Amino acid sequence: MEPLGDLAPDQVPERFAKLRARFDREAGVAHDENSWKSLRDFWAGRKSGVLTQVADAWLKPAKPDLKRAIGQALNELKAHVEAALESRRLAIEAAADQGALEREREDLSLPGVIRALGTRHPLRQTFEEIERIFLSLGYSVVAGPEMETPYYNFEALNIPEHHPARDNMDTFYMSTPPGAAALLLRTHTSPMQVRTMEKKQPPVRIIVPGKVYRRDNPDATHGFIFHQIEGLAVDTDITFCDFAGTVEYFVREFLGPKVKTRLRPSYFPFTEPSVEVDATCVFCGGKGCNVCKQSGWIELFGAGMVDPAVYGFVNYDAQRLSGFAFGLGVERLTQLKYNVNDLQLYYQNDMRFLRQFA
Ligand code: 2NL
Repeated sequence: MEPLGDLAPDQVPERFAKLRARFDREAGVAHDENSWKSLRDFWAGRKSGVLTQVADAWLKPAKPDLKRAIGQALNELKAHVEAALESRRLAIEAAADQGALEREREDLSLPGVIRALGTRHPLRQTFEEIERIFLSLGYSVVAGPEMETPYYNFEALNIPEHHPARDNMDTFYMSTPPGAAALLLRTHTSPMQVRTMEKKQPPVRIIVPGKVYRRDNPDATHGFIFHQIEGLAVDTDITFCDFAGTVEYFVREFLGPKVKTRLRPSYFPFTEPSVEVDATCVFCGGKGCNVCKQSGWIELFGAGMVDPAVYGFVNYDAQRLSGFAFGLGVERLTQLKYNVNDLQLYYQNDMRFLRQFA
């Protein structure tokens, strides 16, 4: 601001009126917080604001006969400036609040984020269905490690060294330091059944669901991981009739009341006698079709009475105890129930496949 200059007595009202008009002009364009602060500092700043300059340049040096008039005019100007600053400040604040309200307004009537609900994987559905059936028969579900020792995976199941099932072709072995105990990926869930028998005296009624591993080249009917549920029942008076009845109940619950079952002689190192459980073909009802190769029967799973040699490894009294065991392939049972023709479909997470099991 240019210097105020001297003030002649007859100029008092006019010079103050000019200042006031100038202030009003500047106040009229202070529309935000920053320009309001500049306005305030310029006019009312304590050290060098216009009001202070007026006091220093005009009021202090004024002769006594003028001091009263200048003091009064300065007070009026000061009151006007302060009142105007305050009302502009309130107006600017109110406008800012209004702007924030409008910017931050939430439209609660807009639709929310709708996330598609997932479904259980077909293999998981089969696991749960099989678990439901055996839980209803009084079985418990137990789970165990996928990394195992050769003892639990083979030895204790009466699979001696040099048995073909131990072939490196079929089993994934961990690389372990020289001299350290060998470790492998379990080829079935039986190891956990052995571990359970080691810890618990009969009666034992358990199923063991889980992932198992066998070296293989993946195609429509092979994979190097598959899923199994093995089952085991051991007590003092379990007969082949209990075994046959349990198998039949399970198959009826799983595939429906129209399906008939049949036991065919088979061989496993850990059961004696061993059987394959067949069901009448779910696709043709037993008349013969492509799936059952015109036989009318479909192989479901393997099973048998626990070989007494297994009891020896877990300190069970083979003279007093008996029981049966079975091994269900979850992929295979899912395939039969839903007519899936390619094993790889289970692992590719293709929504077109998975949606069919919603
Ligand atoms: C199959 C058939 C089977 C067993 C698994 C078993 C377990 C113990 C003792 C005796 Cl601890 N047996 N399990 C018995 C018969 C068949 O699996 O086709 N597996 C792929």
